[in-house]
Amino acid sequence: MSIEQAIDRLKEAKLKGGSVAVLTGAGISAESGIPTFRGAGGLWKTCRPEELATAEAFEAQPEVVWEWYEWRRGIIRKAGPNPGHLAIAQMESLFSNFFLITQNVDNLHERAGSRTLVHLHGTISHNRCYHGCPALIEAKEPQAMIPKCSCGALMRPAVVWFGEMLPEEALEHAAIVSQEASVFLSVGTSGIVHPAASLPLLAKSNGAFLIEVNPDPTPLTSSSDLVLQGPSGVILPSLMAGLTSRTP
Ligand code: BJW
Repeated sequence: MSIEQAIDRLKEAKLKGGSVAVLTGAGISAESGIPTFRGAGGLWKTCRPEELATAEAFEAQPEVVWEWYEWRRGIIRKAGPNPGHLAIAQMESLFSNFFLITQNVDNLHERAGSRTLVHLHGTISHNRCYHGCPALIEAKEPQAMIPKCSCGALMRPAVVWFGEMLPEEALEHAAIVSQEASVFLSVGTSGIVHPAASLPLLAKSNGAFLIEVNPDPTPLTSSSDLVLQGPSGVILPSLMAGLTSRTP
């Protein structure tokens, strides 16, 4: 089991016109200095994401939830894409059928140059009305107080919380490209939050070669055809280097 095997599979997909799908999670942004949700360094004031990323938490303690998002926005504003994001953006240009599915809300993939991507969990860069008014308002500056919509309701981050539906079109698209993929890479995700966590298995059950990139084992590890254990900021650039090298 080695990186060469992953390179061979990707080269084969390219030669045969097969498609490649990549699912990313918080781990890919860890090397940009953005804390993950779970695991070492992933907690905020000892709160778990399941306790903060919910409408119930926002209703009970809007200031606490807002403070968490403002803390994260502060980190994200200062962060930039890392070699893992850049490698995925470069990979896109090598394949005629390449799709990126991200659970991340930090927009670092776009900033790295990725174009063909769907966001499953929204974006932290915008707010929307808690009562459902349609406008999305960019959160450019830090805001200590929770802003209000013109309807009087509180604004909330434009992200998907537990118990909320994922954007329908994005999820449908993600399911289709997962089913069609010849190679599926699951990168930097703990694989415990559904429905995103079901996509690698959907791909595998439809014939994809499933590769996991993660320094630590996850529930997906035992189902993966190949596990590339390590940080995505190291592994993905090596994959790209192998893909673009002249040797067959
Ligand atoms: C590195 C690294 C390096 C570190 N390089 N890697 C089926 C079964 C059970 C439950 C459910 C189910 N279907 C639905 C549910 C309920 C629920 C759910 O999944 N619960 C689980 C906790 C059990 N899902 C939902 O509620 C979803 N909605 C839904 O299903 O709607 C339909 C419905 C509605 C009502 C009733 C019933 C059905 C919505 C999920 C929304 C998730 N939202 C969040 C917050 C987004 C906004 C925000 O950013 O604040 O999304 S939670 C959080 O977790 C965030 C992430 O996108 C998501 C996944 O986390 P991720 O990305 O995997 O990060 P980590 O931290 O967990 O892992 C990091 C990984 O990186 C680790 O593995 C590290 O090892 C690794 N790593 N350094 C590479 N350098």
